[in-house]
Amino acid sequence: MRIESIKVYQVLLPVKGGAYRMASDTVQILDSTLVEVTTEDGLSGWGETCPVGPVYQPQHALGARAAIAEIAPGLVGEDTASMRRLAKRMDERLNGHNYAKAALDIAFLDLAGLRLGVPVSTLLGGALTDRVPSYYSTIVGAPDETARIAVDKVKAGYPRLQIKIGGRDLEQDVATVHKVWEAVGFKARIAVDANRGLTAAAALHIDRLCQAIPFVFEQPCNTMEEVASLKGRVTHPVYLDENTEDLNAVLRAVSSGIADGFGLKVTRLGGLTKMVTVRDLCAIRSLPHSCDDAWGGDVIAAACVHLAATVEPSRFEGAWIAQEYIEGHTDPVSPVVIENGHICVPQMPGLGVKPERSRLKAPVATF
Ligand code: 0XW
Ligand code: MG
Repeated sequence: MRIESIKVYQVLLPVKGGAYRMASDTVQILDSTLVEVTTEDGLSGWGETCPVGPVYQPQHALGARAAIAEIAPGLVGEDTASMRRLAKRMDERLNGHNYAKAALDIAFLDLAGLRLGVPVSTLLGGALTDRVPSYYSTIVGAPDETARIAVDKVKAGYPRLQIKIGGRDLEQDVATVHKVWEAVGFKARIAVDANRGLTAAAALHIDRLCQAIPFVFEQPCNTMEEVASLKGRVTHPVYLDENTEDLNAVLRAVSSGIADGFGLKVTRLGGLTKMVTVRDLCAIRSLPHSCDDAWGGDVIAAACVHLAATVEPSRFEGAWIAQEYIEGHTDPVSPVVIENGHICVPQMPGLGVKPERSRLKAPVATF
């Protein structure tokens, strides 16, 4: 079935509580881009991409929409039967810009699932579970307050916590990690995420000053080279997040042994099709990873959860979705929800979510 139209919508997502603070940036309102791909028979598939501001990684909302405007006219009239043909067509229209292609890739899979009557997880190889763990991500906050939130979230059922540090005094970061560990202990797995904000020297100090605390150190420094320089000098496992800008970066990190695991973002890597490759690469080296996105509503949340369901559970670090930091749902009928720190995998065909029309403004572009 051929593509008849591609509509692009902008959805603004204010941060619940006012601000989400990371070492690299503080964001207050996120600008999400939804795509609706409609085929000649009237069936529509949805995709979403929502960078967490313009600083977190080399992606931004206006860039996503500009890239989609470059790609989409070349997709209208294309047959949706071949995902590989559609991916090739996108690459023929624009070099790079994976995070924009990701929204379209997700929409194509939604369409394929709807047409075949199967959930997207089936198209990604098949689900291993019908319920995936999530994790709670704090903001960079005061040590006692962060520990209090950590206790609350463990009580709420989260099996893993991601504690944000960086962009402030070392003393505060070290105190935060200690307080969280004293409060939570082995009740949750802990990741300490510096979002590129530490020098290698600061990362070494934190590693030593928190030596006995079993956490994984996520994206401590800015570049893969700086992170690589920590290898053999830190005792905590090191995970990469922001540095996994494309499949080649993941391949480099896996093959050179720089990373002990990953915090992975579906849209940064180019969508679910590309993430299947990453999932399988990680499996070869038994590397744990998450299936997240930087931000967004129900469409990207569903995409993350479908993929999460296909990851070997013993190596799965959780699916982070933005629910804790946003109000409401774009699909109030079948929303993707965290319950007891876990998320049920949608069982309906396609992604299993559809944005409610009344919650969307007019499309910002139609191709
Ligand atoms: C916790 N996240 C998944 C949400 C924000 O986009 C940052 C991100 C991370 O792991 O860095
Ligand atoms: Mg991270």
